Amino acid sequence: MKTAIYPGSFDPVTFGHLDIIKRSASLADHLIVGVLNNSSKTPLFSVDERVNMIKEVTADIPNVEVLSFSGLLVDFARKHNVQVIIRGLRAVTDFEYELAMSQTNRVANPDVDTIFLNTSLKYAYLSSSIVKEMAQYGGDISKFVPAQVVDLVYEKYHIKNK
Ligand code: COD
Repeated sequence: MKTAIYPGSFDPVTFGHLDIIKRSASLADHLIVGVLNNSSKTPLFSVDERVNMIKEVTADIPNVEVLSFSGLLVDFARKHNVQVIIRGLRAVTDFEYELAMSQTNRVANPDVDTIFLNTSLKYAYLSSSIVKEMAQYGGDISKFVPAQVVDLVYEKYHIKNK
């Protein structure tokens, strides 16, 4: 596989995302992590903060590039001449949304296919929402996100690192 895009909100990036990034980067020659910057969502972290966090935690993976995108994912893929989108699947609950999204993207751009990677079992429960929920009430998030991200999440909630 030449170039693939792994798109997401990554608000914030978790060990679950990082696991998919590492596995995708070993399958593709070049992996673009695409960070969504659509104004309809109000993320905890700005797009620049999310891009920088992912750059920091993927600094040791040479074939990973981190870019932000606005608008449609298929247009981002077209702009970079990419035909493969990678998505992670955790449970059946992800499936309906992911299937609809991949089919919509394929209708919008028939050259684009989506490949799903199953979550690693140890991260099957993990989502950015869980991280934010735990951090908001002072819970320990060090098992959920890389060390560089822990303090940044607590700072958003004005919580001192534990
Ligand atoms: N283990 C494995 N995979 C995981 C884990 C985990 N623990 N946690 C998350 N993932 C996977 C998710 O299943 C997803 O595949 C990916 O990681 C990113 O997750 P999120 O939650 O950060 O990102 P999403 O799902 O919010 O990303 C949605 C997009 C930004 C891709 C989507 O909204 C999009 O493409 N928007 C642009 C507009 C567009 O083109 N819309 C048309 C599509 S219908």
